Formats: sequence, structure tokens, C-alpha cells
Amino acid sequence: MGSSPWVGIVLLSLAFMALCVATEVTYDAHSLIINGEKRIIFSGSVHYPRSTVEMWPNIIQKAKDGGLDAIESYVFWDQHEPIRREYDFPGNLDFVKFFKLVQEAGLYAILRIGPYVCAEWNYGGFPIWLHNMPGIELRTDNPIYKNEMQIFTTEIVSMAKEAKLFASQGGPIILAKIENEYGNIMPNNPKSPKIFTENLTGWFQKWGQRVPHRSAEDSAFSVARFFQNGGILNNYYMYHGGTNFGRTAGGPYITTSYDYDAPLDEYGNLNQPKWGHLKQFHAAIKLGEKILTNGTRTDKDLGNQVTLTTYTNANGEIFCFLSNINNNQDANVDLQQDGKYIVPSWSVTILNGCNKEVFNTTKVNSQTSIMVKKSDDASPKLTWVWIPEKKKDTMQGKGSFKANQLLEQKELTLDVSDYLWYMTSVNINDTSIWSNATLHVNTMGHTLRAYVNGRHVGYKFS
Ligand SMILES: *[C@@H]1O[C@H](CO)[C@@H](O)[C@H](O)[C@H]1NC(C)=O
Ligand SMILES: *[C@@H]1O[C@H](CO)[C@@H](O)[C@H](O)[C@H]1NC(C)=O
Ligand SMILES: *[C@@H]1O[C@H](CO)[C@@H](O)[C@H](O)[C@H]1NC(C)=O
Ligand SMILES: *[C@@H]1O[C@H](CO)[C@@H](O)[C@H](O)[C@H]1NC(C)=O
Ligand SMILES: CC(=O)N[C@H]1CO[C@H](CO)[C@@H](O)[C@@H]1O
Repeated sequence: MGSSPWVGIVLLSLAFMALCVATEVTYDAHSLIINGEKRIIFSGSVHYPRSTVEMWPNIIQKAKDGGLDAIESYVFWDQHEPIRREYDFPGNLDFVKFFKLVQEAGLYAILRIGPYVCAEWNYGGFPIWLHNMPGIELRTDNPIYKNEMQIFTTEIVSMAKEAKLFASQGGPIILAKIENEYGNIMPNNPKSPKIFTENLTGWFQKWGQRVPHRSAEDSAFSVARFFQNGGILNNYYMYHGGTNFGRTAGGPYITTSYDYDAPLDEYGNLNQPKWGHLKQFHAAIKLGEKILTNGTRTDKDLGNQVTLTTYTNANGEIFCFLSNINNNQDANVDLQQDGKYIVPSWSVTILNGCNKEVFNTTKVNSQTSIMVKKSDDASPKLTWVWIPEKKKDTMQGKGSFKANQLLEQKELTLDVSDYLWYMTSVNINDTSIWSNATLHVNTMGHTLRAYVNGRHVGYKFS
């Protein structure tokens, strides 16, 4: 067959390109430019240690099906260097494998190295040995901290480079970020595009508090507002929240579930209608990608908190947003030859060509799923398991000892336990005083429980 060799050559060269070709990532004031194309990027946070390795391909695929272009994750220092200079990347800590799966699914990746990540993670991702280094001051211009930070960051970047994870090496990582939520330095650089790293899909859960919920409509509204205002990359925090395994939950009082009311629930199921509504929203915004990233914007105030935003490019193509941020009045907007629109209160309508309504944030067309939890009689019954506190480790192997003051708890417990018992004895002979005694404890601790003669007499939560 005459044509066979030709087909063979084409396939070979494509495979070669897929393996080796670098992705060029640059930017201007209004866009992220990937291989010369101005792009709008939808990204979602999925933290690899908050699910199992077995769950990763499914979560990543569902994120792609939901219209994401990229997956973002922090790197969790405390997990990777639990003991100083002893690095660990087994099982669901294998971030290289995670990012490779992201690439195999055809998605980009965003790497946020920290080393401080916050993330409702135990001690914000800092290892406890770091806290206990003499003379250290975290997240400041402190030589001890900076040295440790540099060594860890270099380790992570070297691993990513070795695995060819960066876009310049043909890998998926188009953006990388150092530090996190460093409050006093958020300068808005007019030369770089608007990137939102944490538009929240919900909120984290605390013990004893109601389950957080953010509606699909409100999530879509806030992200639509970001694109109306010139945004080009939105990262959902979280797209899949997952689970805080072991002692990884931050404090105080954050639960083991980190479901977050995210588009994918704790177990990786679609959280409908949020997942579907955002998917439709992504598709609507992508219709205007070329114009939004390479056009000029004008805002027209239509009164009563209603705004028409028009993007126009050099070819005269247009793309519009109609927003109504009035939270109790719907608006009737007449755009003359471009049509009449009802813009419900607290909503954004997207108009392709400025005359065709392709999406509005309040109209949820995707199905609502109702999860039914069934007991699985075929499998062995789940039972409660108790794990005793590691008392010996807790006291740095010292068991109990005497002190005449409250102690620095992280240093003493090495964070293997949240608790520390303080015991003292006082002889009070005058029973009239005893019947009305007050216990004063000056402490930064979050929780205090008091016992007198073995009886629980009270507690205080901060
Ligand atoms: C952006 O628009 C200009 C015209 O203003 C055009 O020459 C250029 O090719 C466009 N760039 C991209 C990346 O589409
Ligand atoms: C948006 O909402 C309005 C008012 O509820 C409705 O008339 C319109 O059909 C919706 N548009 C889309 C694209 O869902
Ligand atoms: C309280 O009583 C005990 C024994 O009855 C005695 O040894 C002690 O000195 C008394 N303490 C005070 C403060 O009176
Ligand atoms: C208990 O002590 C407080 C002050 O410490 C005082 O205000 C209160 O009246 C006392 N109550 C009784 C029943 O003695
Ligand atoms: C919860 C949250 O961060 N939402 C923000 C998402 O982006 C829009 C537009 O910038 C903000 O208005 C929201 O507050």
C-alpha cells in the first residue's frame, strides 16, 4: 500500500511533538498567551493529598468534562519533609504522578509551592520541626527560615524539572506561585492580567456548625462578574475539596471532611446543579475568548445598578455582559435592535455578539442530583475504631514531668496530639471558699477543660 509509509511518518512526528514540544507561556495586560494564542483559563483546585490515588483519574476527568482547562494544587511541606531532610512522596503524596495524570488528561496545571499554604491544613503546611528550630521566625526576613524555605522549594522545583513537568519542558505546568496570602503585598500590576486564584465555591466545615452551602447561581454570578471586569484566569477554590486524612485538618475545629460544597463532592461525585451550571457558564465565556482577551472594554451604566459591558476587537466583533447587582429588583433592559432582556436581581447575563443571550447566572438548566445514601448490607459492617493518644511521643518521650508554668505546646507535643494535661493540687481547708472558687488560666490555647477531684467542672472554647 503506497500510502502506508506516509501515514506512519505523520503519526510518528505527532507523537514526537506531543512528547517533546515546549509550550510557550507569556502574557500581556489582558491575557495569558499560550503558544501565541490569547487564552481564558478556567482552573480548579484539587489538592492531591485530599483524595486517594485511585480517585485521581476520575476527579481529573470530571474536572475536564466540567470545562476546566487547568488543575491547581498546593504542595504540602509538612507531608513531604516530616523529618528534616527526610523527604517523602509515597501514595497520594506523589505530586509528580498527580501532575502527570493532569497532563495525560490534556489539562494544564498550576503549581503553588507554598511553602506556607494555609489551606485549612495543619499549621498551614509547615512541618512542626520548622516551628521548633531555635531562632526561627516564620514568613519573615529571617535567615533560618529563608534557608529552610529555599532548600525545600529547590527540592520541589528540581523534582518537577526532572519529571519535565514545566510547560517550557513540554509539561503541563503553565504557572507556578510562591508563598500564599501574604496580606500586605498584593500590588495590582497593570502590566499583568487579572488572575483570581481563589474564587470560592463554598466554605470549609467546622465541628458543630451548619454545613456550608453556596448556590450554583451565586458561584456563577461572582465568577461572571470577574470576567465582566476583565478577568482572564479563574481558579475555583475548591473544585474538589476531598478529605483531611489523619491529623492534616487545620484548626481550630476544622472537620475531616473538606467537601467545601465544591462542584465535585468529597467522594468525587458531581455536585449538581453546581457542576453542570458552571460547565455551561464556561462554554458561554469561551464563545467570547478571542474578543475578551484581545479587545477593548467599555462599561455603560444603565441605572439602578445595572451595567452593560461591551468588549470589541479590531475586527469589530463584540461580546457583552449585562449585570444587575441590585439584590432585590429585576431589570428590564431594552438594547433597541439588539433585543430586550430581563436581567434578574443579582445576576449576570452573557450576550454573544451582544444580541444573543447564551447564559444567565440565575437560570439553572442543569439537573439537580439528589444523593441517596444506602447501607450496603453485602459488605462487612463498619465499626468504630479508637486510637489511643500517643502519650509517650507527646511528651517528647519524657512521659510526665514538672513545670511551674504553661508550656509552648507545639514544641512539647511535637504535634502528635492536640492535648496536654496540666495537673496541680491545692489544699483548701475553708469549704466556704471552695464552694465559690474561680479557676483562672492565662493561655493562648483554643480549648480548656477543667477537672476537679476527677470531676469535669467546666470548659472554655476560644
Ligand atoms: C489581537 O488583535 C490584533 C488587532 O488589534 C491582531 O493583529 C492580533 O493578531 C490579535 N492577536 C491575537 C493573539 O489574536
Ligand atoms: C435567563 O433568564 C431569563 C429570566 O429568567 C430568561 O428569560 C432567559 O431565557 C434565560 N436565558 C438563558 C440563556 O437561560
Ligand atoms: C489544712 O489542713 C491540713 C490538714 O488538716 C493542714 O496540714 C494544713 O496546714 C492546713 N492548711 C491551711 C492553709 O490551713
Ligand atoms: C462568688 O464570687 C464572686 C466573685 O468572685 C461574687 O461576685 C459572688 O457573689 C460569689 N457568690 C457567692 C454565692 O458567694
Ligand atoms: C467568594 C469570592 O471570593 N468571590 C469573588 C469572586 O470574584 C468576584 C469578582 O471579582 C468577587 O466579586 C467575588 O467576591
